Amino acid sequence: MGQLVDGTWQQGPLASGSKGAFERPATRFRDTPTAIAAGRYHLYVSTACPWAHRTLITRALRGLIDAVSVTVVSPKMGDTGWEFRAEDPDPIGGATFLHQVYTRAQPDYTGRVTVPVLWDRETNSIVNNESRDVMRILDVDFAPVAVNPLFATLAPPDLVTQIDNTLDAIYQPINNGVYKAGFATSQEAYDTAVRELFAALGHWNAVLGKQRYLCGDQLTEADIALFTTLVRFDLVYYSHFKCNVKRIADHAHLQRFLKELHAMPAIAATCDLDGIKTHYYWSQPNVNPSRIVPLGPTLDLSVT
Ligand SMILES: N[C@@H](CCC(=O)N[C@@H](CS)C(=O)NCC(=O)O)C(=O)O
Repeated sequence: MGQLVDGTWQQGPLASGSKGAFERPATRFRDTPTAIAAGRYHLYVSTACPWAHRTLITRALRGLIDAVSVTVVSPKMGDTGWEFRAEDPDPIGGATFLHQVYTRAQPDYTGRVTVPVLWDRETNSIVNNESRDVMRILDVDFAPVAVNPLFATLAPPDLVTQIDNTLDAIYQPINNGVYKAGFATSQEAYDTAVRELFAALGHWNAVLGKQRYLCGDQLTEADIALFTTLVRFDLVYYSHFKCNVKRIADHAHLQRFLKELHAMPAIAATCDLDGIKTHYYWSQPNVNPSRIVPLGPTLDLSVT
């Protein structure tokens, strides 16, 4: 763990906010691409990260695998932050660490060095590093360079307001809620996060008992955003982040939804279950000081 301060990497744990509650810093690069062209933009991701995973799924479902290249960093995020792997080096600037990509974009950058990163080869800079924006950019702005997309859009105009409201509704209690539970440093902050998390899971479980997807019968960005948290839940969040009131497998409709999305080969191909486990248990010694990665559980995501 660490961050950049005036362009220099500084090691250190995440500071917690008042009363032991985890506070996620705001994202810094929030632009939209200037001119879309196949081969111009690049994604830096970790397959372990739920936020980056959203962008990988969007890229796959929208037929952008050829148009937008990807580099996957090592799941082990240590004192120097995200690091490139020998088998998948940085194709643009030959960086060793992701923080060097950030300082290449902005030499005096101050802030966290996070994935995903959408990089522009023409301007030699970061366009955007907020997963929610990048999902929308890939879905809408990149439509002209999509080839054989599996879905025409994941943000249909008539559903955009509902999708945005749903993304908002699941963000704090669920997507970020698991982190608030896991990174809490007081009992009170943990209790609050876990209660909110399971109330929200119960709510959306009931919704999915009545309809196929979060916004009705069409798969949207909101489903992708929920999926990337759900697929990590029984594997990691249940034990590592102490979100152990119930499993996703104990929520019939959430489990049906999780399995249904995972059954799409394009989505399954983006799911790196071993990398996910390694990342969380190894990279967060504040939560797991021994860095031991557990052998179980074995997830059954097969559709019966
Ligand atoms: N709001 C960002 C959050 C991204 C994020 O926090 N990614 C994590 C990985 S799961 C990360 O890179 N953390 C490194 C750090 O905070 O130092 C988004 O949705 O894109």
